[in-house]
Amino acid sequence: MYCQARSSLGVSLLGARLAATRTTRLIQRKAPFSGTTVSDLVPETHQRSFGQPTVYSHPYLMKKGEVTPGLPATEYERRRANLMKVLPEGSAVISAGYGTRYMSNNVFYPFHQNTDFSYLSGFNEPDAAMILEKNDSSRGYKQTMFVPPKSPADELWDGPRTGVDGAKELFAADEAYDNARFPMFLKDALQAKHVFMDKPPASSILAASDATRLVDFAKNQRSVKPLSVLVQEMRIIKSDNEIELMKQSGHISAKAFIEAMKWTQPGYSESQLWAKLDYECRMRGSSILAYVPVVAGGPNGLSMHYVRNDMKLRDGDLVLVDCGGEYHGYASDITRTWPVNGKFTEPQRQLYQAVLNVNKACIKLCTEQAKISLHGIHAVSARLMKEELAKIGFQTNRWDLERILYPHHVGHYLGLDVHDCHDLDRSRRLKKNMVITIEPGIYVPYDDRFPREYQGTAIRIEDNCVVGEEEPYVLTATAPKEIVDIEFCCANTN
Ligand SMILES: [Mn+2]
Repeated sequence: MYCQARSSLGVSLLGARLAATRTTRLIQRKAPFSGTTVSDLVPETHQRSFGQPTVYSHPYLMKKGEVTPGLPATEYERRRANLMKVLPEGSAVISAGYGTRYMSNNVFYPFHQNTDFSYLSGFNEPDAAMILEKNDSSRGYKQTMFVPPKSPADELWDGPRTGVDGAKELFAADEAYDNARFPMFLKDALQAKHVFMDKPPASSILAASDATRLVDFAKNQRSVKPLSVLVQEMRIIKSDNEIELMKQSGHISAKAFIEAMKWTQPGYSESQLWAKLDYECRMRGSSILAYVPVVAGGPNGLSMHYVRNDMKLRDGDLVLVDCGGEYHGYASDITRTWPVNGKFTEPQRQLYQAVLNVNKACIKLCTEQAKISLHGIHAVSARLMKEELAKIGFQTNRWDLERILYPHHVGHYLGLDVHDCHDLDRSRRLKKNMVITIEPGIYVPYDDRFPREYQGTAIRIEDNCVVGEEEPYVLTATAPKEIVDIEFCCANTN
């Protein structure tokens, strides 16, 4: 299926498509006489093709005026305008999307756009770039896009493209060109008084030989300033439309967890449980899992990034699952821990309740009113964890607690990326419409400094919260986390 050679079959298919085009032209010519228009005869979805969902091709997903599902053109315009507004006169912004990335020779990974580029453009095909130049037009800047051009021969293999005209029509570009011309325009853009761009992503058209040479040259000549931190400053506060999408995203993933809990049984494998979560997310509208999930039975959960997910789930163990779907670009990031056989043992119950108490106390702090940062919540979570553990027989010093038992941070920003806005530090005070995760965990190694009945147990409970003025909004509230709810859910097998 990945063979790139243009076979004779390919040529004949192309012939068929050209023939179809001719038929359409015939219909068009006839139309004035019969009073029938092309749009009556050819389904609207087949009249034009694009490289991503549009209101024409996916009317069930998108409303008129939207560039991507849930996000209108006005919102993308606002993003670009707000960015350009803060830049000095004579600024140029150069942003490149990703190219196709490969698992092995011709086998490609599912395409995922560079999120800063998609945030600014909404354009979701590989090998695209955009130059924004500040000027004194009423718009305040000029937007030039470089996209894969329409090409019947290439589109026959790789699927439809939006093309140069589509970039102007749907993505508001003042000018758009075949991406092969990008290096030429880049050369000019790099002459601007202030240039904002990031290190070219390895697979982007910015990394192509000509472009790299130019960028290196410009960097040696004078300062090219980083772009991403500026975009992240905007991305950290979510708009109402973004929050709506994140609500959907969280809800879809939470429902997938319910189904996964109902389905879990001793003897199933971690890999099968992964497949179940992937299936349940996609069946509800996710396009892809937002990251490689952790599906860790028993002590496998002791390693934070266990993603082999290749062992059988054992009776009597807990399973720790860190998984989330992506919905129209917006990630969810949920962790739940539940008993493989559906019933917590007494030590599991005690340890679980300790983590749950910390999770709930920290979620309450996700408000402006609390005047706190993610680092601040982390400090609270460590203190509470120590108290909770003391109640059930742990004696911990700070090293044991923060390096061994609870070695990670309580949370991070969440959005288009799972670890969203990764260059912005976590000591800034939480503001309304930031979205963060709260994910305290406990991982008890086989070490007799810790009570024996808890050894080998790993528990994490992670929710996604929209920071509110006085109250947080928990995007992942549908995913059961109270012990009684989890046991009820696990007992409710299909
Ligand atoms: Mn997380």
